[in-house]
Amino acid sequence: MRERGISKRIINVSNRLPVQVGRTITKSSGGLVSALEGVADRCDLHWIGWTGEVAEDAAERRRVREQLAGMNYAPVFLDAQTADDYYLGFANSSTWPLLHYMTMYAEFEDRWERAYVRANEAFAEAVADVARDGDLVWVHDYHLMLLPSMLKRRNQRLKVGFFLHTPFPSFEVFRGHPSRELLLRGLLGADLIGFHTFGYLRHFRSSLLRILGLDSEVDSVVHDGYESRMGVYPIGINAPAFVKALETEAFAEQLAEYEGVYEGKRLVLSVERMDYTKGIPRKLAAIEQFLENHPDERQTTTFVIIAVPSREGVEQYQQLIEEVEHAIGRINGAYSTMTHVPIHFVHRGVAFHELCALYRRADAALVTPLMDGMNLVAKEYVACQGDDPGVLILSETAGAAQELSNAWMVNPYHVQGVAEAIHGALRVGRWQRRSWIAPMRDRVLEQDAAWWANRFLDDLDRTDPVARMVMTTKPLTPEAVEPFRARAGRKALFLDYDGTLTELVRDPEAAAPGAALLETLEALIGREDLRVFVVSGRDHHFLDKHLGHLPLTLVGEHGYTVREPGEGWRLFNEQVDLSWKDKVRDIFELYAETTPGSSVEVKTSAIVWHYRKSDPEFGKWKAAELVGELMESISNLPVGLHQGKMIVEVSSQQVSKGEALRAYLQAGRFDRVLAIGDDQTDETMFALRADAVVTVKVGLGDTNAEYRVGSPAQVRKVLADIARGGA
Ligand code: ADQ
Repeated sequence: MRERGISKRIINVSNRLPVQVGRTITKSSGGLVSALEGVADRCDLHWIGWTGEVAEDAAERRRVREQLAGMNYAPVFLDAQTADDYYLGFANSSTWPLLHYMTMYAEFEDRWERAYVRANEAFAEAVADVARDGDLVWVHDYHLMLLPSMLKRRNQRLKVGFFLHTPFPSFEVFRGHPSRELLLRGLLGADLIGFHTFGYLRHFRSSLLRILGLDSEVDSVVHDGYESRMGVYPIGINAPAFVKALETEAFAEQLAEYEGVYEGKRLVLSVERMDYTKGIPRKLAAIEQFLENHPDERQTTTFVIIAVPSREGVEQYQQLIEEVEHAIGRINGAYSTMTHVPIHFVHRGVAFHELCALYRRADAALVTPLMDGMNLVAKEYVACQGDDPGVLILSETAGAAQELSNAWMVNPYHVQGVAEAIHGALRVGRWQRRSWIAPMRDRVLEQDAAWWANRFLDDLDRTDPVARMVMTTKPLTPEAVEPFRARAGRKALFLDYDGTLTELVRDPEAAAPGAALLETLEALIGREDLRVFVVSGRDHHFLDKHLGHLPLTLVGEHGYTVREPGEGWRLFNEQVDLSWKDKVRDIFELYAETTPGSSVEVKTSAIVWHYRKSDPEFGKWKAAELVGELMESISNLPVGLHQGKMIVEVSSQQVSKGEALRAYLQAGRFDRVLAIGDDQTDETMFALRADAVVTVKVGLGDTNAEYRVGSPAQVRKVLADIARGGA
């Protein structure tokens, strides 16, 4: 355990405060609470969360706030409807089941999403009241996935971390969430996003790519001009609390009592919240199967099942209780004798020393969730073992399985397999049990909750919210635009179309200019001192269709063709050699055939392979392969190769947007040019580095441009401003 403390103020934000507020304030239990107890001792920890109660009346709210202030806790209050729709609805009826692959339980209501936004806003306000620049704000779990972005919008200088306590499911499952984009964008406000396992992180990255189109590195993702870091931080238990409890009188007495009660019996223990993700019905089926398979063990094996009530306001949880009670009744009815009842069911929380004594006494722990972010019970069981340890039977689908490799692993869906694991585990010799438990116990005690929290907070502290802005060029300034607003001199605007004047869209044919853009272009054209050029990779059909009616200069196919106002289309340069096209086209078509969703676009001076509609990961892989193949086959041809946003393009080197701009500059027709573009083909204009040209890149990425704007919407704003300017 690292004993180093963190000097910063830490603001911890979770759905619930670690206390229950009633007439008096009582501490509540749970993995997160115990994890942070160890941290609170060594730093300035503030906690923000919902009290779980609905306090509508202002005086009552004031009373609670004052009561909690002394403990460094700040309450969030929600009205009854928001609380229901946010907590029972959005968080626990939509998001929780989906995060655990339980799609059949997931329900969605539009009003739940609105409540989720409202509730997250309420948390954001509560944080804003407390947080100061440089504080570490640590947001927990699926209830608050929008909070990181909300916090960043309010204060860029906060260091915001987010930890997901549940699994992050495969994209195929997460895509089913109607709010999937909102949730991902919400999370990306965080400087650091943590998961229990590498698998969850991998799934998260896959959803970023497939849902938001964001490519990421294994530990970071750049988006909207910012970088978020990502990492794996498996949570641990509150080890000191267990170590201490095992030395208490209360524990010893309790253990002695259980030794008496269960004398001559093998005790198989299971402890969990009453939640469908924990797999209790299947576990009962396995117990039934075990009793069926092994008649001679019926009298000597006792199963203790402790399930804490949970989320009883959600219908599926009520159904689960009925199903569990029914199954236990059936099994006990079938297998009880006058002297023995196979299943002992406790449907409530038990005291800490009782829990520890049960863990110690149990010959095996049966931890068989269908899906679990981590599962602390497995680690707690291991921590409580002594000289004559038991065997941990553990689902391979619990996050804890990644670390507790000496557990008896089971597939929780395979009822017969779990039944036989119980049988096998109860037969393992003491030496073997010790050799299994010892290394796991060392690990669990060492890599505990404080270790987990410190690692996360250290990494969060190391992030730099300011450096997180990855824009290297200057944001476009009003001063740079001013000469174009002023009505003097001879000026030109060289404007790329896709991704610059209009947003990139999935279907290239659908990229029509909006009415506002057309109006702005007309106003610009109307100015005597200004010439407007649209320089695009598109061909004359597309440009004529959408912009042909305007008296501006259209430069098509990256500078291959041109149409001056009132004239027809002509070639920019009559000498261009295009004899290479057939060869390249054959290669491209082969890739189009073997990459579903991709297509070849043949332009006059270029050939493009588009994979925007393909599976993004497969498309990227095939693109790299294509580029490798092209490098070899086109090296002696008068062509250039470039990889753009979901495209690979081979184009004539004798033709480019930069060449076109150069020709106009050489003709000496303009004193000043504003060139704006978003992709690689626009870099040929930016690379001219002519004094008369002000260059502007749209969006992220390396560039030769001097200035940068974030989006086509911002470009349209700048142009509208120029159109109005100097009037
Ligand atoms: P949970 O789903 O609640 O947590 P878990 O990690 O097992 O699951 O933690 C439960 C905690 O409650 C344990 O500390 C356990 O001792 C305690 N507990 C359970 N039943 C009890 C009982 N009857 N009496 C007393 N105490 C009881 C979520 C995720 C997990 C993840 C944790 C922490 O679902 O996957 O491990 O958060 O990130």
